[in-house]
Order: sequence, then structure tokens, then C-alpha cells
Amino acid sequence: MHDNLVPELLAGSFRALARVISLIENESSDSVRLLEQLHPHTGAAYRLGITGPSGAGKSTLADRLAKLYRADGNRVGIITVDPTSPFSGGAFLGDRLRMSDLYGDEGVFIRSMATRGSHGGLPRTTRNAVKLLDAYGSDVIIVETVGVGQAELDIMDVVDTVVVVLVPEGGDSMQAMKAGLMEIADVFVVNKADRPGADAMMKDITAMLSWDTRERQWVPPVLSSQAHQGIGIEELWEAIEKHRKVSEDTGLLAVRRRERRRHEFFRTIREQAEQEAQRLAVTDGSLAALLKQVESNSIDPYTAALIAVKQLSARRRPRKTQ
Ligand SMILES: Nc1nc2c(ncn2[C@@H]2O[C@H](COP(=O)(O)OP(=O)(O)O)[C@@H](O)[C@H]2O)c(=O)[nH]1
Ligand SMILES: [Mg+2]
Repeated sequence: MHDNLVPELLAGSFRALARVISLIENESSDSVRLLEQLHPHTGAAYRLGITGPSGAGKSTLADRLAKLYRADGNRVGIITVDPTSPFSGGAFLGDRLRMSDLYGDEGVFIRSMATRGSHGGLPRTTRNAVKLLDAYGSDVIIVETVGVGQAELDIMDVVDTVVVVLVPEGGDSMQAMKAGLMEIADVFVVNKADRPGADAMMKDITAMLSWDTRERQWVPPVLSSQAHQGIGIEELWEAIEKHRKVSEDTGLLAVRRRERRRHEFFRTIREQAEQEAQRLAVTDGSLAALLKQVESNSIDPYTAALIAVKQLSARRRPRKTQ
């Protein structure tokens, strides 16, 4: 039914890309097959994550950075995931990007993604969309996520460089540390530096970073910007490119990508095992009975889960032959 989509996407069809992303986003029955076909064509794109609180200026920064990359002739993909957005589905875009003159530029693909079914983490569909943009031939893929809960920690698993955006408003640096942002940032940027407190905040972050006395190949720089005015963007871009170069030269990037593939492997096992269990709970008498017992609280879910896992692996074991 979608036979031509993959070759069309690989040949650079914007329309095919949009179509495949929709199929993946809706978790169409074709998505796994599409991903399988596209996987061999991935790996060339550089992935940049921008995370931080809602309203910090992430989309504005993404827009400005995308323009710099475009000016260098790069093909750019932008994916925004905003669970705080009251809108759902793929139709809504951060207004910064919706209004951007990047729209209509065929070298830039912009997509806002729903967070449905992500349990607060980064939606699986986002990871897959990044893969599609990679296969499509994007040179740089920018992933914008809101730094609340699990999503900003997941971002590490998807991108090669993480930019954490903070704003001078009170308490932000402490919150960032609590939320684990200090751990994942490769570059810090204090945006809205036109507001009071930016310098103090930069000092705070720098001080917090100095508490970490581990030997490191990369110490995150702390920058400032006024994204809406385009101030500090070149410096941010330079810091990102420097991180990219250091990561490539020291092998950090290779380690990160290896780790990513490992997580992808285990995550897929988890997803597949759960799907299989869900399917069996409907079709298999003993598992259905077990589920009923769990539901009625006559067995605890942990004991039941261990029984189910044993059953699942037992039925997979090949029969002995003489
Ligand atoms: N004062 C000020 N406003 C900014 C700056 N950067 C972005 N904004 C504004 O902050 C608002 C939120 O920006 P947006 O990029 O949508 O934030 P996001 O939610 O992090 O993506 C918009 O109205 C921007 O114009 C800045 O450096 N200073
Ligand atoms: Mg945004």
C-alpha cells in the first residue's frame, strides 16, 4: 500500500517524508516495516537536543540555529515535543517556529509531535521521527523538548549534543540541578539575558559545574543569549560545533551512539515482550486466568508477572528432538 514511500523519501521527497512521519506517529501497522527499510540509511545526521523549561526560548533558539545551519547549506530537520502544549496531535507547532520564515524552505523540515502514550518520557514516535529525518538526508536534526520530568533525561538517548536552556528567573539553576539537567548538559545557555540576573545565574551554574571534580574530556561551557534579538547565537553555534568535534575526536560520540543502540535494543525487547504478553492475555487461557487473578487482587502483580515471564520463555524453548 505504501510501497513507493521509502524510495521517494530516500530520493528526497518532502511529501513522502511528511507522509511517513504521519504513519509512524499514528503507529500504523506499516511502521515497523518502514523503519526496517529506512534503518540502513541512517547514521549520517548530527543530532542536537535543546531542552529547558517551557517559555525559555527553545523554539526561538532552534529557529536561529537552524538558520545558521541553513546558511552553511545544511539540510535541517526540527522536531519539537511539548507536553505542556494544550494542543494534541501533529498539527500544533510552537508559535516561534510556526511563524518562522524557515517555513516554505524545502531544506528545512519542521514537525511538532504529540506526546500521547509517552508516560512523561520522550515519545517513541519522536525517536522514530529522528530516524526518518536522518534517512531523508538531514545534515542536522534539532530536537526540542520541554525540561520537565523524564523527557529531558531521555533526550540524551536521542541526540549527540544537549543544549540546556535556562532563564534568569528565580531559582532556575537550583531546579535545573534537581531535575538532573546538570548531568546531561553539554552546553548551557542562559537565554533572556536582557533580563536581570543572567550574570549571577551563569556564575551559579559555573560554580555548580566546578563541584564535579571527575576527570572529564568536556566541561560544559556556560553561555548567554537573547534569542529573540539574535544575540549570542553564533557563540552558541560555535560551542555546539566544538562539542561535536571534541566528541568525535575523543570517541565520546562513538560511546554515546553505542549506548544508544544498547538502550534501543533493550527498549525494543521490553516493548515486544509487553505486546506479546498483552496479546497472549487475550488469546491464551492460562495467561488470561492469571490476569483475572491480578485484577481481582487474588495474586500480587509481581508474583504474577514472574509466573508470566516463565510461561512466556517456556513456550519459546525449542522442543527437544531425539
Ligand atoms: N525577553 C526575551 N524574550 C525572549 C528571548 N528569547 C525568546 N523570547 C520570547 O520568549 C517567548 C517564548 O519563546 P519560545 O521560543 O516559544 O520558548 P520555548 O517554549 O522554550 O520554545 C517568546 O515570546 C519569545 O519571543 C530573549 O532572549 N529575551
Ligand atoms: Mg517551543
